[in-house]
Amino acid sequence: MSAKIISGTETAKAIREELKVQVAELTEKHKLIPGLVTILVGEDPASQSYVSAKNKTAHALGIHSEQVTLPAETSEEELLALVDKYNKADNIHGILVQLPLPKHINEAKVLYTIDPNKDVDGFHPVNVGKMMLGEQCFLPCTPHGCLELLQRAGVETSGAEVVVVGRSNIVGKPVANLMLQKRAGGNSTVTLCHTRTKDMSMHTKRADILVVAAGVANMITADMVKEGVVVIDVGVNRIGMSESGKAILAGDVDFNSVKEKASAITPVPGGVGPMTITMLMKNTVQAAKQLAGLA
Ligand code: L34
Repeated sequence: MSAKIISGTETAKAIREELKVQVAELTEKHKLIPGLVTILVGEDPASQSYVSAKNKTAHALGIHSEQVTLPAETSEEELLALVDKYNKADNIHGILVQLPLPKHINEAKVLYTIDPNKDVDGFHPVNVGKMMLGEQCFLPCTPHGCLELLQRAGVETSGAEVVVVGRSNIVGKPVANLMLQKRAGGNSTVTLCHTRTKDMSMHTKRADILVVAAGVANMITADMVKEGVVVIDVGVNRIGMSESGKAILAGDVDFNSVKEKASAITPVPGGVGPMTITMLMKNTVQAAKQLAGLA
C-alpha cells in the first residue's frame, strides 16, 4: 500500500480562496483592509524565507502587509518600542515577531508585549490560556494548520490514538492540547513524547495519528509506525544545498519508507509549511473583524 499524500499546498490554496473572498468583502462593504506587520530581527536565511512568504501571501489576498527587518544587534528596548508602536497603529490588526530572536533579546518579554487582540501567532499567555480552556482565541498557526489538514482530509480524530513527538511551545504542546479538546477535530487520546521518553517506538507504533515536530531529520522510520497510520510531518530541516544554491529540505519523518506503511502522510516541503502561513492570514482577517467590531 502507498499512502494518500495530504497536500498542504492544495489545502492552503483552497483556504486562501475562501479568505480572498472575505478580504474583498471587508474592503468593499466595510472599508476595512486587514493589516499585518511582520518583524524580523537578524538575517537567518530560513526566517527570511518564511517572512517573505508571509508578506507575499498577504499581498496576494489583498491584506495590507508591512515587513520590518532589523539588524541582529537591535536592542530589546528598540524592539519593544516597535511592538508598542504597532499595538497602537489603527491600520495594523496583526503583529508577528518571527522566532527565534537573537539571544540577547528576551523572547517571552517581547511576546508578552504584543496586544493579545493583535496576537495573530497565538503566543501571548492570554491566548495560550484561552486555548487551554477551549475558549475562542487566536490559535497558533502551525498547530491550527495540522488540525485543518486532518479535518479537510476527512481523518476521524474522535477516539483516535494520537501520538505527538516534540514538546515545543510553538508546536508540540499546543497540538497535543488541541487534539484533546472536547470538540470536532479533537476528542483524541493524546500521548506526548519528547527527548526524555524512554521507548519512543513503543508509543509511535500505537499511533492512529502521528504528529512529528522534533526538528530531527528523518527520525521516524517505517519500523516505528503501524500499518495504516496517518502522519503529519511538521519538521522542516535544511539538510544540504543544491547546485543552484537552494536549500534541500527533509521532514522529521523518513517519507519514502513511511509512506509505504501509512494510509496518509504530509510531504515536506508542501505539507504543514504552507498551512502555517495560511492560518496566519486567517487569524489576521479574524483580528481585523474583531477589532472593527464585525465579529
Ligand atoms: N513568530 N515564528 C513565529 N511564528 C511562526 O509561525 C513561526 N514559524 C516557525 C518558525 N518561527 C516562527 C513559521 O512561520 C516555522 N515557520 C514556518 C513557516 C513556513 C514554512 C516553514 C516553517 C514553509 O513555508 N515551508 C515550506 C518550505 C519553505 C522553504 O523552502 O524553506 C514548506 O513547504 O514546508
